[in-house]
Amino acid sequence: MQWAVLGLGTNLGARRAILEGAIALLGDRVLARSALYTTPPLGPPQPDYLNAAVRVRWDEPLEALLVRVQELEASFDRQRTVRWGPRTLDVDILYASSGPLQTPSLQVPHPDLEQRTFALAPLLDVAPERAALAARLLELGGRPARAPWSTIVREGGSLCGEWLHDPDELVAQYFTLGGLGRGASLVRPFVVAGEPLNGDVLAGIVRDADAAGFVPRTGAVLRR
Ligand code: A4P
Ligand code: MG
Repeated sequence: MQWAVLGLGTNLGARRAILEGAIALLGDRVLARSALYTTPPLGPPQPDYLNAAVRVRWDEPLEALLVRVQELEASFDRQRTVRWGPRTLDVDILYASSGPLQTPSLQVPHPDLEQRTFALAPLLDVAPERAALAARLLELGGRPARAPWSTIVREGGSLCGEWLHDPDELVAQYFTLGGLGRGASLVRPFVVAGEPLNGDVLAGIVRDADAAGFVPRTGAVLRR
């Protein structure tokens, strides 16, 4: 199965409702979603943005995904007037597991990804495979969302977390491990305030999850 990460941004209208609506329209393609980030605007003076990223299942050509995201933008009455100007919804393809692509209308990974904290932080929330980019995010002065331990749950052979990021905001996260205590391979790198995840931290997550009474689950915890 191939997947891609979409970056979503909005700074006009009911921002949170727009993001939630856009994610809902992606339906069961959504494998994971990031925290919501309030970010200062890049570009001309305009209101702050709300940014997020979603990891979506996508086995078709990426050109077809671009068509899909443009339909999504159109559903929220996106107008194209000023470059980098305010918008109800912008959806960019940030990264795709199928590899880089360069065509006249599409560049993947997104050419500005590594310059933008508002794209990198949400991407890292949903793509532990791109953990190396965390160093770049820190260099730019950003940091990924902070996760309290207590709500982390285990799912099959992986760790899987869901928690309240803001008091009224439910976000989903996950950690993919190549075997607990047996050489973790894919791990979200910065779980709390930029601290790399190591064996001790990992053991603590498992202890806390057990103590909090979380039961291993199978099924689509991340598809909400
Ligand atoms: N295109 C090429 N590659 C991609 C890709 N990977 N994903 C082409 C999506 N589109 C891609 O985009 C213009 C064309 O880029 C598309 O037709 C597609 O063929 P657009 O969405 O029509 O125009 P735009 O978004 O106004 O321009 P641009 O340069 O894409 O702007 P960005 O990069 O999307 O930035 N500040 C904060 N804090 N948060 C934000 O989210 N967003 C922007 C827009 C500005 N400032 C921001 C934010
Ligand atoms: Mg765009």
